[in-house]
Amino acid sequence: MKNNNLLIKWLFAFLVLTNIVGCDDDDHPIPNEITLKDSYSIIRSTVLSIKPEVTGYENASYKWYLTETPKGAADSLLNETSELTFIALETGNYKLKLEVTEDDNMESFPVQLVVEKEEKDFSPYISEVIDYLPGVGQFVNELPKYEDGDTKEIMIKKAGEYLVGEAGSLVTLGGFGGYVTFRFDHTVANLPGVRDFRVKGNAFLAAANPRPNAPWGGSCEPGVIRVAYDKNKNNKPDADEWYEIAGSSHEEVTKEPWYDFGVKNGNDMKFIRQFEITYYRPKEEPEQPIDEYIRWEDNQGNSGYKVKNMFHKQSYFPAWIDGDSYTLSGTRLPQNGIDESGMGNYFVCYGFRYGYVDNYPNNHDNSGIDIAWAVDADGKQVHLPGIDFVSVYCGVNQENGWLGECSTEVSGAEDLHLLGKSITTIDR
Ligand SMILES: [Ca+2]
Ligand SMILES: [Ca+2]
Ligand SMILES: [Ca+2]
Ligand SMILES: [Ca+2]
Repeated sequence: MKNNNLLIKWLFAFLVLTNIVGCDDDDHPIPNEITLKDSYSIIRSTVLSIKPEVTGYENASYKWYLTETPKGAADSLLNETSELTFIALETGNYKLKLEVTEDDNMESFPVQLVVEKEEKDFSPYISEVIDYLPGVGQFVNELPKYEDGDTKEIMIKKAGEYLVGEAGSLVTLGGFGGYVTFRFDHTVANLPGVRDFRVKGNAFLAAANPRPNAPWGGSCEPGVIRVAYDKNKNNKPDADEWYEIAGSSHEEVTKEPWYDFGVKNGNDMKFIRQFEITYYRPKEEPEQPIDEYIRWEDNQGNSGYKVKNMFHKQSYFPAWIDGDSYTLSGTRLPQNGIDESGMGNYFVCYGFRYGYVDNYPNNHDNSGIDIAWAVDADGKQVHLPGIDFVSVYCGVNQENGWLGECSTEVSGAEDLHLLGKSITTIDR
């Protein structure tokens, strides 16, 4: 009897035990496990993607730290997801650490990394132009020069001859929406706290603006920048890889220092995303200046004409385009041109605070761009480890009397890091 009791007790204990184990199985059907390589080697200015294999860890949080750089010990939090994209400019040894925390348990995974210099030096400048189409404008068919029979492909190649390398010359983007798209031969790193690249134009300050205490202005013809990181590594900028750099008017139009007198001047000061403009081929090409030259319509119900001025007699409509019209699109910035003489002889195109091309001189810090300013289609900030492709389009639709249309010019671009230039970002 005593033995029987003992047997029942044991049986009971066994059942309880199996039951407990059973419960445990239901709560954690998969054991927690992380598989991660512990050492990597990369070329500088290329992106390393580390994607650990994670099983279990359903409620875990992740922290990636940089714990050592070639300069010495470090302690910077890089990322708070399981995956890490890492890029560095300085060659040498780095140490990283992934911390995985679930409930009260924290596990740490160290990673060693060697960053090496590229075999053939990377170019800090544009390496290839991959697309080009200007809006209507007074330098179209001239910069670059169109010759009979030139196709779009030939014009893209010509734009490349103007823009690739250190000593670029001016390519016109024409009026609103006209664009040029180019690449670097490496990934331009998005380093924290600093601007990363600049696109050069020919902006300059007005020498004799009669307005007292006038803000920055002169010849500012802002080009809006789009950037792409080749995330899927197919060597192409795919549609879902593009993001726009949110410059100052993307942030807040009314903060432009000339906003109030732009309104007073009757300028269209609206900031419009998904703006479209269609340019119509003129029925005939006039020899003489004409106000109603090339008709345009936008997707806001407005229309008007691009003007042919006395200084430029060639056609302002891209000669290599087939069809009777073409449509360009993008984010439209407020009109920044004001006739400060009041008599049509002194136009000042005011500067936007930051974040655009052909808006500040090429040697001015404010022509520098921080990749951290990139936003998605809803204007939400995105984090890119760096960028491989850049596209610039003219952001303003405005005629400025004898000066002609607002039209961005581009003369090159540079990776600030490869050139050893350090420009602090703007805190927004
Ligand atoms: Ca940056
Ligand atoms: Ca791609
Ligand atoms: Ca221009
Ligand atoms: Ca310009």
